[in-house]
Order: sequence, then C-alpha cells, then structure tokens
Amino acid sequence: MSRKKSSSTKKGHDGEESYDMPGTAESMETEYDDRELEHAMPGADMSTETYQSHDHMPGSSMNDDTFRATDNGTPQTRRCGTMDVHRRLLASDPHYARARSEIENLTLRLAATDGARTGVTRIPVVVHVVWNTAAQNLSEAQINSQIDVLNRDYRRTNPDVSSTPTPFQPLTADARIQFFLANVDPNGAPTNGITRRQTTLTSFSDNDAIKSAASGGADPWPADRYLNLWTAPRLTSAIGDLLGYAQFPGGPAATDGVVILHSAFGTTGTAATPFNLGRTATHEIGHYLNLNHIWGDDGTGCSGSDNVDDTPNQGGPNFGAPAFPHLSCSNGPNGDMFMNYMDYVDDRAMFMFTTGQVTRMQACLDGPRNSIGVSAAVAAPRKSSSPVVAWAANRLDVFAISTDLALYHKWWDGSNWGPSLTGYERMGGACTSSPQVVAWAANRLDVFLTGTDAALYHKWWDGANWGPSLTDYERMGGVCVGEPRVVSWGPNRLDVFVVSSDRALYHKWWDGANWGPSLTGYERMGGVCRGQPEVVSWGPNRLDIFVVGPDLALYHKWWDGSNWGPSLTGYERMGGVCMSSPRAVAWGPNRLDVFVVGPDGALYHKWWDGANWGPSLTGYERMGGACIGEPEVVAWGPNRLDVFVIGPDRALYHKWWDGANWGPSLTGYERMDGVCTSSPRVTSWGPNRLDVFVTGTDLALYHKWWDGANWGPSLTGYERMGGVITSF
Ligand SMILES: [Ca+2]
Ligand SMILES: [Ca+2]
Ligand SMILES: [Zn+2]
Repeated sequence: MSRKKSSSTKKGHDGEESYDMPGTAESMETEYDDRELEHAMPGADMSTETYQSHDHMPGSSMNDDTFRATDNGTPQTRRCGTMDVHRRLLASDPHYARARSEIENLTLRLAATDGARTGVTRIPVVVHVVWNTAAQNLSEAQINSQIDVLNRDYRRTNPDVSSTPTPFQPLTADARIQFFLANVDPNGAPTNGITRRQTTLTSFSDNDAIKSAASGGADPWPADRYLNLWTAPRLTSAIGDLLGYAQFPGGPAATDGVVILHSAFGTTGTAATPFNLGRTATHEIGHYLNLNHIWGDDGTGCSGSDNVDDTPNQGGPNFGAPAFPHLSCSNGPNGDMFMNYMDYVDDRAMFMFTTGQVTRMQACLDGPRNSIGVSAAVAAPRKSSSPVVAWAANRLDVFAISTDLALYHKWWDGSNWGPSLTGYERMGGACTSSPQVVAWAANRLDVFLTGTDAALYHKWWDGANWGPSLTDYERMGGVCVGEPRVVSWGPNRLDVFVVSSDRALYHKWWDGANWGPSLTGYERMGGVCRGQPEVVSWGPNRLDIFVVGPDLALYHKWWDGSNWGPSLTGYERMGGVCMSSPRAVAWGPNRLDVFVVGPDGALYHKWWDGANWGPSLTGYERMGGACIGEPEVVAWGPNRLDVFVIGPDRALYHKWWDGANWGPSLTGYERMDGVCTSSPRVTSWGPNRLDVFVTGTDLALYHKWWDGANWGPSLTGYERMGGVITSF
C-alpha cells in the first residue's frame, strides 16, 4: 500500500517525540466537498413515538443472574468437470460471464501490484458426505486425511515437492493457504465441519444436483464463509466418469464449492489408486481459487493460456506419470510442467504450484473470495472502529490517549503483552478524540483521531512499520465535532465518517489507491447529527450508517454498492428517543442489530433480518437495565451477540443472545463488578472468545476475557494493565 506522507513534522516539546498533529485549522468550507445542500433530517420534529415495550420479565433490571452455560466409477485417468460447468454457467447465467470478466480484470490488476494480502489465510471447510452405500459414508479419518493433504500441498510442505525437476524447482511456491474443518456452523453452534446425507441416488452428474437436499444431495453452507466440499457416490458427465469438479469464483452462491468422488478423496478408507493421495481436492480447490488447467483448455492446441506467466505453454493435458521432459508447443528444453497440480496426471505425479499460480490464488482471496478465510473473527472486518481491535486469532491491539494527549499502544501477540503487561508504546500526537482503529486484514491497522485543531488525523501499520512514522500522522483536513467512526468492508478499503460543526455527516474513503473525494476533502451527506455516528458493514461494498437526529430519533442511511439510500443526503427515520449514540453490529450478511439507551436508562434493541426491521421500522425491544453511557455490542459468530453496559453503580454488566434466547434473560444482566470510568470496549478474535477493556478509578486500563468456558481472571475480576488513560 502506498499512501501519501504527511507534509510536516515538527519537534515536540520534549525534543524527542516528533508529531505534526496541531496544524493550521483550515475552514470547513474549503475542506469539505460541500456540494450537497439538502438537509433531509427534520430539525424540530419532536417525536411523539415511544418505544415499543416488550417487557416480558418483571423484577429488577440489573439482576445478577446465573452464568451462561454458554465405487465403482473411479476413472483410470484424471478427468475434471470444471470446464463443462464453466461452459454451462456461461450459457445459462447472464451474470456469470460478466462476473468472470470482472474477476479476470481484477486479478490482473491485483497481480500487477504486490497484492495486499500477506501471511496465511485459513479457510473453514465443511464436508458434505452424500452417500448411497455404507462404504461411501466416509470415516472422519478419511476426511481428516484429505484436510492434511491440502495443508501440505497449499503450504509446500508435501515431501514430494523435492521430486520437481531441477529447472522448475525455483518456481515451486507456498500458496499460503490452510484449511480446517469448520468448528462453528452457520447458526453459531459447535460442529465437526461434516454433514452426512444418505441418498437413494447411486450417481450424480456435474449438473449440481448433489448441492441441494431437494435433488438428493446436501444443501451448502453460506459460500461466503465456508468452502463447501461434497463427496459423491459416483460422478458422471457427458464425457464420462469424473474425479471431481469445481465452480470458479463468480458463479451462483447456491452451487459454489467443490465436488469430489468419494474414492478420490483423502488417502485412506475408500480412496483408490491411482487417485488415493488426495490430489483431486488439491486440483479442484485450485479451480475454486481461480486457477485454470495448465494446458490452457484449448484441446491440444498451443494458443490457449492458463493466464499464468511462469507456467510453460503446453499442448494438451498429460496423464499417468510422464517422464521428464515432455515437450509440446515448442516449449523445450524443459517442456510441459506436467507435475503441476493443475495438469491431469495421477496423484503421485503432481506436487507443485508456481509463484504465478499463487499470485492468482491470492488475488482471488483479495477479490471475489475476500469474505472467506478471515480466521480471526469472521466478523472483524464488519465491525466498527474501536480503540481495541483483533486482527487475527489471539491477536489484540489496544490504543488509548493519556494526559499528554498523545496516543499510546499496547498489543497481545498470542503469548505476551507488548511492550509489557503494564507498559505502552508512545505514538505522539495531540489527540482530542478516542482512537478509532480498524484492521482490514491480518497485521494491518489504520488509526484515526481528531487533533487539537479539529482536523482528522491518520496513521497506519503496514505489517512492518508505522506510517507515516511511529509518531507522525497524515493530516486529512475537516472540522470534526466528536469522535470519527471508521469501517472497512474488505481488504484495503476504508470508509470514514465524521460529524462537522454544521452537524451534517461527512464521508471520505480509501479505495485501495487513493482517498476520495481527496486526501483532505469530504463528501457531505446532510443530516443534523447528535453524537458519534455508527457505521457497520455486513459485506463487501455495503455500509449502514446510524445517527441520532435533533429530535433524538434514530436515523439510518445505507450504501448498497452503487447508491446511497434513501439518497445521498437523506435518512430513513427509525423512531425512538435515543440518549446514547447507537451501537450496531452485523453477525452475517444482510443482518443488523442496533442498540441504544432510551430516556428511562434502559437498553433498547432493533434488528434487520434481511427483509424487515424488527420489532418494526420505528419500534424497539426493551431490554431493561439502567445504563450509563453507551452500550457495546460484539458478535463472535453467526446469530451470537454480546452486549456490555455500565450500570449506575459503575459496575460492568453483560447480556448475550445465544441464537435462541437472551441470557440471563431478556431484561436481566450478568453483573461483572468493577468501578468503570470508561465505556466498555470489547472485541472478539474468534468464535466464543471475548476480550473486555475498561478504565478504572485510578485511570489504569483493566482487562477481562472469556475463553469459551470461563471468564478470566474471574467473573468479577480484572487484569490491571497500567497506564493513565484519559480517552478510550
Ligand atoms: Ca502459462
Ligand atoms: Ca494448450
Ligand atoms: Zn480441473
């Protein structure tokens, strides 16, 4: 990522720390792209609507309730149906051709740059075992043996990679992808990542019938979050029996995934020679990640291409176990790269991907498949900015402002707190808002702050260094009132929202290459806003914004990927009398949960189920309590919510949605003690994991965590983490 450096750096008062936050305050009129004049939010429409009360539980609101429990048909040569499916989709699905060409353009663009994605992507897998005879009901051992093969082949730790002919050795590459059987199902329940379905059908074709229970197969899990693998009793096609087939990225979600013949799956059980080393799945998942056959799918011609530069041009497919070199298309002296996973050779004869193929797969993970494999909290990219973020499993970064108005940072690396349990890294600046941080990918952080001149300031961690420097900031103009709010809907994407002195909402965005509308300019979005806006993204290129209007009602606007709804400067009125900033979270695509504190101090909730607002557009579910400040909400998985509030006794209180019920009850709370002087800041680095941070009366940071079974250091205890924190 290349970003503009901030223009000026000056010495701080201590002569050691440099910073450039206070600058000349530029007027809002020159800073903002002030081209929209409409104010769609009413200014004096005092609400007569009241909350819909669903007060099912009598009794005290903040009760300390109980703790949550919380065979035949194996071909003799490799044959794959992916291209047949590709041609069928091209002919039958008008969206598919366009999506494929857009993906190819994006791939070229991403491959031309370095690509944003670093590190290893971990993809959750669900295996749907569709069986007719008992033998086809594959054992867990056979399924695990397949996952093991994938994790060797896609990390270049397969021992046979050393058999690659010497001239091709330098091209062999680690694809930086790992696979694991899903441990959380789409409803948030624990799972072993395997579904089983007995079918009356003895055979399936490549017409995708196996991907639907209605046609004798098994329904997929959401393809944006899981790699669906189906094992088939037998696979046929117009060209004969198949070992498997995949759907390229860009196809319908309902049929996305990979189908593999049971006897070509894994290395044990029913796996049959010569396809008993698990390489059919390696090959088909290559297609799923946008790899083409290495010979270019042009019959035996020399004009086709796999769109990868470092694989030699090759005539047709190779079969069996060829001897090196095998020449075609004038590609001597080294000839075909037949030992590549994307040729048609036997399992024992294929053992490598190239650097160019890895670039293509990584571009697929940055592009059409960017919603899969975000190991740390699938929900993390959707979450609004916070002083606390988790960029991967068991990784935490915490930011706070101290009495000198400088930014301070500490981090959990999986085993230790850096720079120490009670120590902080000083990052300069003169900050007047809490730090708002998002992680758009593993080991990537973007920090936004308001400076003493009311302008917005930005710094970022690129995986190795802080930009523009450890203690410098990029100045982004504007006149910010209150806290900015930031969200990232995908890799290398940022959307920043601030309220300015005219109380309108302003927006700027990072598109991966540039700031829009300009580095210091803003898009004016109308409205008359109170407090901090809330922003959440439930999927790529989707944004939902919530603000409180002058009538204390909640207002909503959204970006659908191409337009702002209801209009650029208009808002949907959602009723209520909001005494806190709204807090929203998306636990899955097209799902929103919004929480506010009402005039009676109780917590109120409304939700979008993909089609309607519940309990109604302007109604709210009353959840009891007596809340000080704003609530905090996180979702650690689908259909899971954890809500934290501070009570009138300054203790921390907790409630949770387990997918079916609110715990400890609709209006009850779990008391977690403490005497808190900040709002709770909570993040989740993975399923069933929570980390909670508050400041205490000594202004030190305190921490507690849920490990899936227990609260640490105890239900009511906290880990003291030092510091003198004034804004968090
Ligand atoms: Ca090539
Ligand atoms: Ca060819
Ligand atoms: Zn293939």
